[in-house]
Amino acid sequence: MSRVTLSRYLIEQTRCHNTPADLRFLIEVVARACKAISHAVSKGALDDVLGSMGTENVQGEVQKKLDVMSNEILLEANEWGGHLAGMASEEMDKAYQIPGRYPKGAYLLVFDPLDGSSNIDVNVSVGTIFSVLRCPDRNGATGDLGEEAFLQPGTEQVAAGYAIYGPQTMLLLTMGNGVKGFTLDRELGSFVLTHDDIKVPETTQEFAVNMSNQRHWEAPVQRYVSELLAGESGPLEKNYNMRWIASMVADVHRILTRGGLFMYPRDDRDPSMPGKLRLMYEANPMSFIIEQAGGAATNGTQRILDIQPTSLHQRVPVFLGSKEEVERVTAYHQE
Ligand code: P6P
Repeated sequence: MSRVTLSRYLIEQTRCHNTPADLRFLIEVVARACKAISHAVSKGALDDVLGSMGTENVQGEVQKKLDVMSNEILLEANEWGGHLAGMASEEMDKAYQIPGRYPKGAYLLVFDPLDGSSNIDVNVSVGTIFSVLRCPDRNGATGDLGEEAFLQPGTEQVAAGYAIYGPQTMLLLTMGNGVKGFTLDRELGSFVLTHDDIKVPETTQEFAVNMSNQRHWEAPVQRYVSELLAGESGPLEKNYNMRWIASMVADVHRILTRGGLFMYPRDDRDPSMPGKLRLMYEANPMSFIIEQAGGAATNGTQRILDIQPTSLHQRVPVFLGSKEEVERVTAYHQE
């Protein structure tokens, strides 16, 4: 059977799920941008793209050269097509306005252009995370698009996905009808459907957390992680393994592939930062994907996709992955 490329998959989605043509175009453009980012990332030291810019982003994080390059690739790829009303990115303080010379469209694109970039210089998998929202009706307003247009709960996402730049470059995508995985065939130059119906196993024996933060966690998380570490002689009566790649895309991809629980809990270091991960372009898209694959995602007390955002770069605690474990750690927060 001939290989199903991303383009063919999107056409078939249009036929059977009435996917709007401009949403299909948007996904194609993002995928092409991810191919360009994959190429840039793979060059590493050959193209002097490693290392830092000597600047900080709005998060106060050191910007890697590839962070800035990836952000520019996504902006330049998406600004001219007429499918977007605006964009927002981890690397930009404010929403990005579509230049006046280009038509505007119905969607908002929110992204982390290169997640896990602290891993780039040590050649560990990194990725691009993206989320698609509809732009609210502007009632004829023509000025700059305000941040409030983006502040929609994750349930409003019409699509979400990530590219992972690892041994293979893959694109994981959901448009609300399950999760599909596409592997980049560099000879074809196309993403090819290789994982038709990705499901997160409901149970697991693997968890992902940065243990060095343990002293900062709240009591329910302290209890839960100590039970995981107690293994079969503890209350959970089974031994667990631990993985922490410190690249959300890579950790989530592993969980989509073989199950697991990913957590970045709230800690008491800085009350203004209830967690490290950002709601709009990390937690929401990953939670949409995980739920569409049969998993669960909460901030410890509520479903992440139900959170009403209050600011573009707000952070949230994240517990996502195999449903049984997410429900367990969330239940501990209720006690
Ligand atoms: P830590 C990468 O910087 C990131 O935003 C996620 O990709 C990753 O899961 C997390 O931070 C790693 O954080 O504190 O372990 O370095």
